[in-house]
Amino acid sequence: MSTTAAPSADAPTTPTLNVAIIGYGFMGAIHAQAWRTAPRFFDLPVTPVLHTLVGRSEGPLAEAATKYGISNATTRWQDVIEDPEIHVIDICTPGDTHAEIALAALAAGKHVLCEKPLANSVEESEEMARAAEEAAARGVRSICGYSYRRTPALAYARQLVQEGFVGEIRQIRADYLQDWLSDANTPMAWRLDKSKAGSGALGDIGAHVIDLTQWISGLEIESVSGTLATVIPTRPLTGSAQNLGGKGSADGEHGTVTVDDVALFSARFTGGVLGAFEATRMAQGRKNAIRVEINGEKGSIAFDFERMNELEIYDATAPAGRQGFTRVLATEPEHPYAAHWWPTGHGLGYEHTFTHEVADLVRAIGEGTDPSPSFAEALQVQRILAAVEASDADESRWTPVGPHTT
Ligand code: SOE
Repeated sequence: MSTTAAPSADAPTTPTLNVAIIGYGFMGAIHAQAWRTAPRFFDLPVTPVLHTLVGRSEGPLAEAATKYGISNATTRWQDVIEDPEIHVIDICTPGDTHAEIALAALAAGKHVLCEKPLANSVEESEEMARAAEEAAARGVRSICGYSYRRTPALAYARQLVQEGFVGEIRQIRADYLQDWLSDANTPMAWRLDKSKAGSGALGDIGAHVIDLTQWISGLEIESVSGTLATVIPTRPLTGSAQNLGGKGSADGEHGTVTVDDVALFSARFTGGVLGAFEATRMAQGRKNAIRVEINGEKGSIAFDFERMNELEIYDATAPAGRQGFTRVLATEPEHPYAAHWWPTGHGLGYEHTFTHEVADLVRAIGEGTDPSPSFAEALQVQRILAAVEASDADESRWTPVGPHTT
């Protein structure tokens, strides 16, 4: 695909890459910030430029476009697919729309960044992965938004595993804990509607720890045994919904929650390594606690996103009297991504993971390589989500995950 030349005197010195974001909620906002920030902190072969914002409701869309500094807006996503000036389609909408938009974008030769989980079903994900593979042969790149991979401490954890710090992996545990649905009067939202979100805590946040543990360990989940629960079956339809949470009116009309609030599952990784997983939006006091622990023959690595700049490492080969978890501040130039930002020890936040994601995608587009996680990798996560649901429906029986093919 060709890129357009920079139009004004203060424009970037590299060719520009025009980006359209579809969706202006929480994810649309953070992606807009990432696209704008990435070229300011990373040397990129092409310069992303926010071109158009797409959303369903005209008023809020115009407001969001102004707020995010995007000069064009449209309520028809098809407009940006048809627009020859757009090079990248960034999908920040609920899962029920991912497949249709991504397939149209790839067919039109647009690079695609698609929020997670890839889609709401294995079937849709398979179609998307197939289309992405075909498009890659034409130089069209795609990536799924498992953004936490780009947390410096987690990227460093993967590096340590690859370098053999923990030796042979013996056990894995991973939790993703939030509490924004703990109050029974938090109103209905699209994330509570199976037809829009696909599943609840399982796909919304459990998918992240599935992706992370496979990526860090280099092992694949082959079978699962899971249990899902909807703790609060109905929620107010009226009230003031906020991004995540809000207060509904207890006495007003209620709607049915059609997804899980809590997902627990065990997993068997390659070679029989066992993993314990927990995903919940009911864990009072846990705001965005992503905890990953890898226990190996020679040591352990532990992480909690609520302290995202830190990684705990335990070296079992150290002299007995000096063993203990060491807290590494993953803010140094030796750590992935960190050298692009602030001086030693100053630390990063949630939004930086998205900036890293965008920078990696833009570099891949400019250099003609395939970024990760690919749609094929995201399809594998989808198969695991489906296997957990199938296991839950079958008295938590151990259930195999489908083959990793497209
Ligand atoms: C809500 O649980 C949510 O916004 C997820 O959808 C995101 O993927 C996660 O990064 C933060 O929490």
